[in-house]
Amino acid sequence: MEANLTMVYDQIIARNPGEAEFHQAVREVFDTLGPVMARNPQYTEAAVLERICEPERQIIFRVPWQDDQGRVQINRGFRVEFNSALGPYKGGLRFHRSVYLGIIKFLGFEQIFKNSLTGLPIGGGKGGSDFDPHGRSDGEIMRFCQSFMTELARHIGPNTDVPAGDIGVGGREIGYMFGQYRRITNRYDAGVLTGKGLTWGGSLVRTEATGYGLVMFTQRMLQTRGLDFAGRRIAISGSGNVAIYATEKAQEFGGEVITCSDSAGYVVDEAGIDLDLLKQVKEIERGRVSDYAMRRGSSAKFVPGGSVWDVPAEVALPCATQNEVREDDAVTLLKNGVKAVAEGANMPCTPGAIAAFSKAGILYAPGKASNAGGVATSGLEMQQNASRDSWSFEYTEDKLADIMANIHDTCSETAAEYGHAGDYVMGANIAGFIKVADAVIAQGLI
Ligand code: NDP
Ligand code: 2IT
Repeated sequence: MEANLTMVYDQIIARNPGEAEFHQAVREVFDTLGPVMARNPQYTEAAVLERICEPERQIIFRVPWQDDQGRVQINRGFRVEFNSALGPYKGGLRFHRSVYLGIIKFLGFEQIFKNSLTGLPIGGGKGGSDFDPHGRSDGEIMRFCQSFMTELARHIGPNTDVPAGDIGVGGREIGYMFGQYRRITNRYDAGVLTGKGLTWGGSLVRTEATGYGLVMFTQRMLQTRGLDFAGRRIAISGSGNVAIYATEKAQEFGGEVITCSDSAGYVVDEAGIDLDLLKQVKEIERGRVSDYAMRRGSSAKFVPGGSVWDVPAEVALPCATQNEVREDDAVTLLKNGVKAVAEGANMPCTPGAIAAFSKAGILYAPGKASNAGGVATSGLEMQQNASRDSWSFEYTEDKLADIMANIHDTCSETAAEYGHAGDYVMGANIAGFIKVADAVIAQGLI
């Protein structure tokens, strides 16, 4: 990192103590911005870095609710409205026991540049709660979502801040939150949340979009080296929304997806993941990947604990959570001949893992580029809501494919322009940053 950037970085660490994931996300961006700051002295004069790293607004609130035994439970809710230079704050809500301000800020920070890369008019934000949905009944989930929205409602709106799903928040939770928002405000503001059901303002392809977009991006990246998915072994982590639809599209492209995982362990299925069974277990029964392995028969093995990255594969798509690919996992993947790693999750690779991929010269795509298909399709959902329209699956998927191709090409051209051809981290950070920085300056000191 250049000296002037180090100075700003040190201030940010001091101002935001104890937020390790936020520090990691900022560092990863700052490590690539040296040449941009050198070419654009106006960014330094206007303190653009300091401004972008300070959220416009951070909301923290109490979420009281009653469990099925009648006991009072208290969780903490967050919404970090990070940057609205390009449009209303946009980004998901995460319900996971690990959530604290540092996680929400890392996600919100990443979201600013990701949303900029989509080319759509959306700013960056993120929210969530330390609520753990595992093992909770449907009634408990509904009461929690209603209480969470009772406070959040006053801060969001179709032209202000538009949340969506992330870990632990899918169609069911969006439904309960939308209902409560509608009740509180007495407005049918379809555009206040994305990821809605198809009969009440949702967009076709939004459910599939992050996983599909990831595979579309990866295919285009593979093609730069004359490779593709067909006939290759693909390792995917996670078994939620992103992992399931990455599996679906990778299989459609002829890839052999042989793994899935959750926080209890991983499954390796040498016959290829049976997607109908995985959807049944995860989406309908809300079960575990160990249940998949039990029902699948002899081709599948469940490995409790352990790292899914021990399974030899040519393409690895981490789709679970942050820092799930450590340096030793990267070394194992490389030893086993991995040719491309593309992030479906946000920040799944540690800095050590990224350095190992980069040293080995394999293809590596950072999440803010490769997983942008989800939020991009959320942007398409907002467009449909604003025009009270709904588009066909094919039309929407074509738009998603165009957006992913554009993001890929923008990253690759920007990296080349700055003398780092093939470096998607550099390309994504610089291209995402410049657009936001220019808008921040144009709109004055606010
Ligand atoms: P889901 O809640 O649908 O699935 C999450 C999956 O990851 C589950 O299999 C879960 O297993 C696993 N997981 C979560 N936390 C951990 C952990 N600490 N250790 C091991 N496994 C874990 O979430 P999504 O699929 O929506 O999100 C996955 C990733 O993709 C996240 O990083 C998210 O930020 C990112 N993302 C999501 C987008 C979207 O549109 N949904 C868009 C762009 C990025 P378990 O049940 O055991 O916890
Ligand atoms: O990380 C992400 O981009 C998301 N969870 C999706 C956000 C959105 O607003 O669709």
